[in-house]
Amino acid sequence: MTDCLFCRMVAGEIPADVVHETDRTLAFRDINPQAPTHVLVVPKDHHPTVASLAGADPDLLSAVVRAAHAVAVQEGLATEYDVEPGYRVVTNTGPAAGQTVHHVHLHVLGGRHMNWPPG
Ligand code: D5M
Repeated sequence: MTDCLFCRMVAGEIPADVVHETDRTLAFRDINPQAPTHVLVVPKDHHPTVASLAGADPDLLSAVVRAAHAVAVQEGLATEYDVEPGYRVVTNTGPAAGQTVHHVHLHVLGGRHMNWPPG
């Protein structure tokens, strides 16, 4: 039994509103959406941050990024070959950035205009 929230969601122990799944990734709607589309994409294996994932398993990082784009396509934010209207991918890393779940996740946000700089 792990106390990692996203590991438990991957294991099916905690419900998730799953929108996309591959053999190595899971994508589900954020419980506190910040945009009309707000989906979290996680690797099924536990890695705390995007940097640790990049070092340990770059192929898995690539799979997570490709899954994020597949979610955007599914949500009508892009096509396989185009990025209209577009979407934002955010990976909070560490406390100053607001990371609260220490299992790497890409936030896929879209469906409204995204301001820059972010808060
Ligand atoms: O993002 C962690 C995100 O995880 C935050 O946007 C809320 C979301 N969250 C927390 N619990 C759940 C459940 N149970 N389902 C879906 N989404 C959840 P961070 O970048 O670490 O602050």
